[in-house]
Amino acid sequence: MTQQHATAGVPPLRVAQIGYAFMGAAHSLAWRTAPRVFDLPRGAEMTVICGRTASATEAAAHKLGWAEWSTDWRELVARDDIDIVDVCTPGDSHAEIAIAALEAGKHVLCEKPLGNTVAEAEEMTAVAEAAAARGVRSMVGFNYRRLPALSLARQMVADGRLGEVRHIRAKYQQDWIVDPAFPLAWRLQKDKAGSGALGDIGAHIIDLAQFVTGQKLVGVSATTETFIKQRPLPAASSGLAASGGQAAEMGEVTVDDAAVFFGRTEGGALATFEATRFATGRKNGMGIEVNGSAGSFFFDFESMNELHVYDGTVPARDAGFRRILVTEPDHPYLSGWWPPGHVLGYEHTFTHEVADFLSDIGSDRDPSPSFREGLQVQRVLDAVERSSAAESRWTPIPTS
Ligand code: SOE
Repeated sequence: MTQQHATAGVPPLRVAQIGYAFMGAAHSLAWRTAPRVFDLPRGAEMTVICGRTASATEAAAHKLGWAEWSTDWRELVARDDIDIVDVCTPGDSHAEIAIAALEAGKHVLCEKPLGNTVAEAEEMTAVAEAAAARGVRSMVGFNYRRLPALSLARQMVADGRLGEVRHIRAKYQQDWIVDPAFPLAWRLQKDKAGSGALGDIGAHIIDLAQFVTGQKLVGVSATTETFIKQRPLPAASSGLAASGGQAAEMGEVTVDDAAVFFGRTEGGALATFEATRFATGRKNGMGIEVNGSAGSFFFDFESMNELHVYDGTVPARDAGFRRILVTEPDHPYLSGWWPPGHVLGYEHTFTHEVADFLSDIGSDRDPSPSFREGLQVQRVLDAVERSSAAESRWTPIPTS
């Protein structure tokens, strides 16, 4: 069934989505939901989904609500009846697909991080900016910018409510690979993922630090660690383990398990970051705190509908962190949802991302985060990896 989300008299934009796993499922929900929740200048038609294997892709099309399915993304990019290409694949194919789609005149939404290297991100940005001159729009999927609480925080900082930003403190903690038996999945292979926790979840907190403060990082000092350096190969681990055979064949983990780094922003603020997949017990523990000369805020994704704000201008006897429940109709994105107190979830950030993308296309506006903003994050990721590899970054402490 083709789902038409026609906006009065204007044909919907026809979408081809490449990828159907976790991000593909989240994006599919967003394409289905955004035109039904927000009043948008253009709707979306879920025309075709693409994957590597026919049977799995066909099943995904039926489950996720796509009219057609394909295993040939190059054919989709060339179709005249496709307006948008949504890239939900591992990082090693972002550049090839996004560049081909932009050069074919398709608007592109590309998952984060933009590419696997700075060189890829630079090429993608150049192609995107040339395409923008032809009215072709592009966005990179830093979905956490679309958390209402963090959009509110950005507004507060921009309005001067925190004064001069002095500290940014950001963390993203997961624990899904603490078990040494977890196989050597694509996210643990540099040639596919580009990097490990750093590029996967560190990219989010780097982008958020720059988004909420409006300040770019201008330098970092870093260390990364791979705690488990070899893991069972996926095919071997599932096959032999199931058959009770010999130990699975092992493969090298070629990415970081954790990255810890600090930086300085162009405004002189000090920033500290931790991105790890080894914070046992933390499932998706993302948080950020900003301290300014006139106040602070902190945010914890596990309480994603709340923003905690400290107003430093209140007399100390009456001061304290105040909890804002970010569910009022005039809070960012809430106009489309429920009455106050009816909280939102992770998937809403993707619906907001798609709604903004459709609005920008319909209004002939360049979306944000742009590929150039994605390139800035890529440059920070690269600087973290180079800093971590440099000998000079570390001053040993005698332990005798
Ligand atoms: C895996 O770490 C992952 O799916 C990330 O790739 C997403 O960007 C994040 O939102 C949730 O965790």
